[in-house]
Amino acid sequence: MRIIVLGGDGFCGWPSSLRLALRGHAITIVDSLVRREIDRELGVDSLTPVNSLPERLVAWREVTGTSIGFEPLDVATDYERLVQVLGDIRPDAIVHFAEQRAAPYSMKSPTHRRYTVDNNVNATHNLLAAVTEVGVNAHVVHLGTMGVYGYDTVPMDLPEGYLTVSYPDRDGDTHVRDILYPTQPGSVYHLTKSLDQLLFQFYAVNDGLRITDLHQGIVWGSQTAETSLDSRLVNRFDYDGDYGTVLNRFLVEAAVGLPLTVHGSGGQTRAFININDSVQCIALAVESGDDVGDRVRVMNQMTETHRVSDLAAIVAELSGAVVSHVENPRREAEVNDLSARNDHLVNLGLDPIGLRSDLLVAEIELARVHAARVKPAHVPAESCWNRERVAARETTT
Ligand code: NAD
Ligand code: USQ
Repeated sequence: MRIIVLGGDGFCGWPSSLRLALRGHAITIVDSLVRREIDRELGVDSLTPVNSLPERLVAWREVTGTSIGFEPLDVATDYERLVQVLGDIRPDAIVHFAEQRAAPYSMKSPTHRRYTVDNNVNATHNLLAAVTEVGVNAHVVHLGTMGVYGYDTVPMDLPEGYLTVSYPDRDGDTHVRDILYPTQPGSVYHLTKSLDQLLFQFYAVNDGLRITDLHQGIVWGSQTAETSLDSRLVNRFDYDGDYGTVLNRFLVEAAVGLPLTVHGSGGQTRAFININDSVQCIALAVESGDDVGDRVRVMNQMTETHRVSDLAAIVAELSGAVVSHVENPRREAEVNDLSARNDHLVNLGLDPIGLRSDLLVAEIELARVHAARVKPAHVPAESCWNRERVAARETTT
């Protein structure tokens, strides 16, 4: 297939592009490289030394003999060029990773909130409008988030995207229909993924676009079989307070002897997936595009759920690190249960790796190799959208 990967220079997009290329697809990465600019804005850097995208692509060609194309392009602002690229390539599938993806970054200031909405909603809408305008029959595969479901206390296995509801009409007859699961986003970032869902629903019904929305859990781990082929192909590994996700942060903290930063009680339960399972899911989703009709296919891309405090205990046990409960900078329930169905991807062949201790240890070892690059000042999570509660607690203690 001809596949365009929007956001193919990022943490999930890069290893996914390599996996799809190795499976024989013709890949073009479209990326504005804004994420590298955001690193500079924040003064942070990946734990691993990441090469420039052109250098990565040269390395890939040298190692595998196959080429990956690159179009530098801002999907949210350069609609005309996007139309041109779609018209030139006429892709069979487009994988859409190109959004601002950190909840803490999206909550730093009004500027960051507005940037996140502008970038994410416009990127998604430009893509859908461009596919429609060009008239190409491309299957759109979007990376959404498990976070759109929210963290209710209803003891149920979250369905995949839709909730079946019944309601009476004026005559008292009962009707049954599937509706998009009501969203409860916990940050402006998560809100943009809720908005994306409505855009998808509209374009699937109105314009007949084939769309898969992958509700992905928190990705942990960093390297895949392909990124390990050559040091120049190494994937990024974020550990800073904005972009570092919880388990990866714990692994780096453990590697360099910092306490594991559990927010509040650590009773938050979240969905997780290893980066290797994530790239497998992308391939499964892309290669099953013929199954998608005029209803958006939603698949929960997660393999297990864990409590944050349990993850900290596992990492502490493996590494001897100390666990520290810090004030929670986020407005979120500090205790919740969560379980979710992932039948779609399992039925397509997902064979999850899960939270294996050898993989956790391998990531700690990788972090130890690059320990000199870790800047302890970048570790604290400083974006706070829970100020009233933090202040209230401080005055009562
Ligand atoms: P990332 O920040 O590492 O990568 C995103 C890439 O998209 C970057 O290379 C960036 O330069 C590019 N980009 C952003 N806006 C763009 C635009 N307007 N035009 C062109 N390129 C643009 O993020 P990631 O961790 O790889 O996440 C990718 C996607 O997966 C996101 O949509 C995110 O919401 C979703 N996701 C990530 C995780 C996770 O744990 N990392 C979990 C669930 C879902
Ligand atoms: N947390 C800690 N300590 C830390 C960092 C985080 O206890 O040092 C807690 C947070 O308070 C939260 C949980 O861990 O309760 C998860 O935080 P996270 O930063 O790992 O994940 P999140 O903000 O939800 O965002 C990440 C990705 C996002 C993706 C989402 C999937 O950045 O792109 O959409 O995971 S999900 O969580 O399923 O919505």
